[in-house]
Amino acid sequence: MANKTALITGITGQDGAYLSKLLLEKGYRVVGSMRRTSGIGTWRLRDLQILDDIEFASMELTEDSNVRGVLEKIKPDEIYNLAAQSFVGDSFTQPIYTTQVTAVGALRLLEGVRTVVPTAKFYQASTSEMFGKVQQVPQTEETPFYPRSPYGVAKLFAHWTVVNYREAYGLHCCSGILFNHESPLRGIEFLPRKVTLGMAKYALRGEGPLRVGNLEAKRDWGHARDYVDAMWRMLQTASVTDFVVATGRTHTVRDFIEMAASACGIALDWQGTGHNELATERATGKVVVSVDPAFYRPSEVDLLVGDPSLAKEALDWSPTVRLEELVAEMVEADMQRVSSNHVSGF
Ligand code: NAP
Ligand code: G4F
Repeated sequence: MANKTALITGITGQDGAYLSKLLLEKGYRVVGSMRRTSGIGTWRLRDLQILDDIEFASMELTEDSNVRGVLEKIKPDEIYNLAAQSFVGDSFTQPIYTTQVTAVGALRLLEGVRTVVPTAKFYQASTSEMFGKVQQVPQTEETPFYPRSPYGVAKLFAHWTVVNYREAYGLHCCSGILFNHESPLRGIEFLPRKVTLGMAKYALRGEGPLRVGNLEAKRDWGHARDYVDAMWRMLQTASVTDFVVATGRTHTVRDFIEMAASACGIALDWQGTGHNELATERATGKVVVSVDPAFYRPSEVDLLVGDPSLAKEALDWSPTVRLEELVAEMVEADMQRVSSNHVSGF
């Protein structure tokens, strides 16, 4: 049988890069859709040394005919819809754009699948943000949703659209409800990478302090490499359903900062409360971290922790990287980038 063709939307993002690598290793023909930008968005694919192995198609998710045209041309066997305005913070200031891309974009793509390539298998990047103000701890596939941001609302629209297209038209489409996953390829606007890069800059150049928002929010953080493997497994099973993908452990933002500081050899002392809280370096008394209300969100997701039992049972999937290892890997990569003056992602 000829190699399968996978179409990945959002190939220039963190997950797009790791998923491409995984699928190439499995012998897929990988086609990545990219939108036009004024800069070079392929640094992650270059980092993983797979840029030359990928074919590209120009696709903007807000354009109907463009989406249909790409599907007609590529005729993919599997489609991974990873493209989104994925930064929760920006979704509060750009709610309509976020909805156009993250919600209606997924619908547009599913309409294309239904009418152009109805036998293709379709993966939708759903998110633990849909649980928002959590109604159950830990969160499972059965936990009711209660999104707390325009991004969460948009993703929930896309999520239910997938359910509807599966039930109404019999499409082979499913969603991974993925909890936060990180890596050295994470965007620098997200808390974990902002922290590992900030710590590396402080440790090597004395730059700081790192300004952050809510220290008390809890997240279930895993490694992106593990999570793209779960995406692929979901499309290989006969039973078409949605899965929670998580580690089952949760930590605060403060814990993450402490782990990153410790990986840089820095011990922190916290003082003050709320907006006046600071972390100083024990050895020098210098301020390393300060709280800046600008990074608070109008409504927050306080606690996320997923139960990945179904994925373990039905997909034989388990996370392989512990948070401590993930933080160490991210810090090491950012230390190297800062010391060589080559910070990817700018
Ligand atoms: P990411 O790094 O922010 O990547 C997002 C991708 O979407 C980029 O390739 C971006 O292209 C593309 N994109 C944005 N707007 C677009 C548009 N209008 N038309 C076409 N492409 C567009 O996100 P990620 O961390 O890899 O996450 C992948 C997916 O999983 C996203 O849908 C995200 O919402 C979801 N998710 C992520 C997590 C997580 O913790 N990482 C957890 C749950 C769900 P540019 O490079 O041009 O910006
Ligand atoms: O790293 P974050 O920006 O990720 P968030 O909001 O949890 O969203 C990520 O995970 C979702 C899955 O649950 C994805 F669907 C979504 O696409 C994205 O990948 O923020 C994590 C936490 C939040 O509680 C935020 O309020 O960190 C808190 N935080 C505190 N200070 C900060 C900061 N977040 C950012 N980005 N920057 C700060 O300075």
